Amino acid sequence: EHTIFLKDYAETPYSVVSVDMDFKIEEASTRVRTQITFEPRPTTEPGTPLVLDGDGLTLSSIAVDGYPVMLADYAANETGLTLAEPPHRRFVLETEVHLKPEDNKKLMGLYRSGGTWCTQCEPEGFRRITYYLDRPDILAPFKVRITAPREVAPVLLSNGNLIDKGDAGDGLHYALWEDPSPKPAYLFALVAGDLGSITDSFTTMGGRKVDLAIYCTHGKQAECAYAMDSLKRSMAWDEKRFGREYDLDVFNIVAVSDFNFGAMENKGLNIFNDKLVFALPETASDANYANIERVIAHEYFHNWTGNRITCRDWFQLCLKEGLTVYRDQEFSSDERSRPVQRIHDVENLRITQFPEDGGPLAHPPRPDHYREINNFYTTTVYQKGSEVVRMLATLLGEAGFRKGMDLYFERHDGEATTIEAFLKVFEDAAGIDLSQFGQWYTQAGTPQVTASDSYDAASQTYTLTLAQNTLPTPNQPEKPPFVIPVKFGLLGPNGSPMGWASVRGGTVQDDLIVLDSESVTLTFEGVANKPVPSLFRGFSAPIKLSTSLSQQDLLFLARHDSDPFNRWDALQTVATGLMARSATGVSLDAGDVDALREAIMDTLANPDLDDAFKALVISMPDETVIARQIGKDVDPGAVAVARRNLIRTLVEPVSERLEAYYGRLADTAPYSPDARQAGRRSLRNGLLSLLTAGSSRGAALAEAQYKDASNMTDRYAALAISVHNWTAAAPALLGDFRTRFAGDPLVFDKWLMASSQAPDDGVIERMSAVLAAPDFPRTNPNRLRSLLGGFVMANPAQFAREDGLGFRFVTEAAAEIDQVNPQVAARILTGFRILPLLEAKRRASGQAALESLRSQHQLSRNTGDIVDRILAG
Ligand code: HT7
Ligand code: ZN
Repeated sequence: EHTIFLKDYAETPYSVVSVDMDFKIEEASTRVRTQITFEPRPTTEPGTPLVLDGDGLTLSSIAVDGYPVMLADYAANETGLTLAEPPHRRFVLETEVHLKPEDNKKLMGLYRSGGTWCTQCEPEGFRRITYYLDRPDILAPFKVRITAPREVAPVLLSNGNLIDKGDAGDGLHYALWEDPSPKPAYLFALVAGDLGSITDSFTTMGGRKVDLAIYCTHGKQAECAYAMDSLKRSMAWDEKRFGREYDLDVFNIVAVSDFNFGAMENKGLNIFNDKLVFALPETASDANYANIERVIAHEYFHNWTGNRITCRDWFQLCLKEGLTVYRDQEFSSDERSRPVQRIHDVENLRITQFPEDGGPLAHPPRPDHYREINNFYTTTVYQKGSEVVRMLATLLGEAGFRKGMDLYFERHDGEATTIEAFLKVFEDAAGIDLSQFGQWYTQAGTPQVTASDSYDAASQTYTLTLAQNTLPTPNQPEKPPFVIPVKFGLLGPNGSPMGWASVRGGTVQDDLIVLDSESVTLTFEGVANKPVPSLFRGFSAPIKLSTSLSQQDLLFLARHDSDPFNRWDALQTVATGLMARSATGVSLDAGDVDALREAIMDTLANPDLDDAFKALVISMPDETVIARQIGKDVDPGAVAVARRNLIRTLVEPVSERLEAYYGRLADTAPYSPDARQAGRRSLRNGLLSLLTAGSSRGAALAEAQYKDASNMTDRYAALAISVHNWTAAAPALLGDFRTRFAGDPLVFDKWLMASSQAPDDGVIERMSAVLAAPDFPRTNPNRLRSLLGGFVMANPAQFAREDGLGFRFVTEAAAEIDQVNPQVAARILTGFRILPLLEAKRRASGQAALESLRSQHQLSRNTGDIVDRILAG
């Protein structure tokens, strides 16, 4: 099948000067009339055909400069429209098509969600609305007229500013929107519907008043308040931290129920999955609140990093996504706790991106080929992309990084650009060469860094060797060394920082080592005692570290490191190591477990640490992290058992103390989603999780918490913990949760997610029954992702069952979903990327399930691409 290569990038022979669109929306169909002013480029030969993209469109009329085009002079098919010999001057092409948004279940282009007409155009949805040069390097100003029945669609929105509106007779009305700044078509948006709204305003640092509005289903307005608050804080933060001001008079957000992703940054008209807008304490958890804040900020930040400066082509996706994730992570760090945010972000990277980078779907943050671009909205492009920007900031320092960013905004505003141009601004601003650093964008794989050290007391010399190695990934057998920033410190015997007189053998600047060759050996002189090294502080590079540190050294770091990230990481490394050993049949030394327990208890008792941090320390490593540590021939069932057993052994002797602590943390103040209160709840729920897994009284505590909870955070945590440990009460709690919130689809998602996490052998049968129920909303991505995504990503023991039932359940469901919404099906199937990790029998049955999916169904390009790559890998 057709593969697109970065090396084939070429400009189009025609540019677009302006776009005028006229939508006539009616119940059963929408007419789209588009006038595009084209101009041949100076180098274009006369007679060069104009080839426009189109996807599933039917052309009803076509004219050039007002004259109909003869049948012989154009060709329209499933993939586009070709004008054989356009005029060799500026000309206007007018086309008309009729769309059926109600039949559009792929949710790309113009579709209907709960009665509202809305659009999703990134990356290639605009071609499902009209014939166009649907690629991000074609920038044009847009004028959009929308006419619709006033009763069904009193609200008519598009990008930019509203310049006219009025009555159009026959019960119709119209609105005219103008977006003055040239934009790529993927940022086009239209919304028409009967919606409620909340409004507010923000005055920019330059003194411009911006009208803000969030639109939603009537009755949901109160649930939008936190999103609005997050938006205003995001606008203020971008001014303060990056000097970036908003540029239009209005900023609108619309919440819709059917959406393939989290949200979309359309210019001046962001469209959101409603789960990332709506929040009330009774129905949304602290994690939901934090996510809303993060995604509202992310989409808003795109206005500069994505919209005003966009991508030249989709290979550069990471240019906007990696950078914008970096910006949203920084925002969350500033608004909440920096160390806690960092730990969350790294946990997420390790659970989602590391498996991608080490498996058959591995690709660099900037890929050089693709079959289906929708399959590249990945954790590698987003999260690893952010890590790469973070490394730049680490290497350049705060001021140097800001100088580079200022130059980026100054030099490239209004352009569609590339990763090379992004790197160049930092080269120019700092006067450095980033060509080797650039490999982070072009090479896949997670580098493995090995650290070894020795200390010579006689000469007071400490020697540290760091070596890097990256395993081959698909199509990339050789991996030249990366530039790896290593933030570090040395700890003396009493845990305090230790200095040195001089260093030989490599570049060390303050607390930063730059590892840019296969290995470096640094000799520190004037080191008074044998130190314990604290390496990759703050997780200064997205690598896997292996050290020769003993468990004792690691627990020393867990107690004394001044870097909170490494304190947390050291303890997690110990727990992961013990669980991995136990899962592979090694019996654990009681002394090792005792020492880990002691470190955990000391952390809990430490008055200098905040609750959110303690909660992270006591949360035990995820099963996928343990599986990765084992590396091959994994039996996920054994991993789950080893994890549970270690928790039990850790908890049993201290369960009374933990229970008393749990009791002391009960809430006293009315619910607020702020970080401090949320931290307290997460510590309390972390304790409940330990107690339920490891003590006889935990199940009853969880049941009581479920029943008494006054907010969703505590109720859902109690439910999830009960289900995860499959306590006697779990089935009844699941039943209660379902009926208690019947009618709230976003809470139904929570029920689906919790249900998918059950460890018992009945889970697949129960999920099949849920999916088969006639009233299951089978075209809604949120419902499907909660049930199936939750299962494949977070229930490895049942998904990768030895009898293959888990794999077949997912492939059969995916085959059906693929007929309706290929993007959702393909994303669910990425869960099969764990196959290479598994022991032979499970691996074979997973492969067989994919083979049979491929041979028995006509798969979409999205799904075919994922299945082929996993099977080839
Ligand atoms: N830039 C947005 C990506 C997106 C998307 C991609 C594919 C299909 C549907 C989609 N909806 C939104 C989201 C973002 O990263 O901000
Ligand atoms: Zn984004």
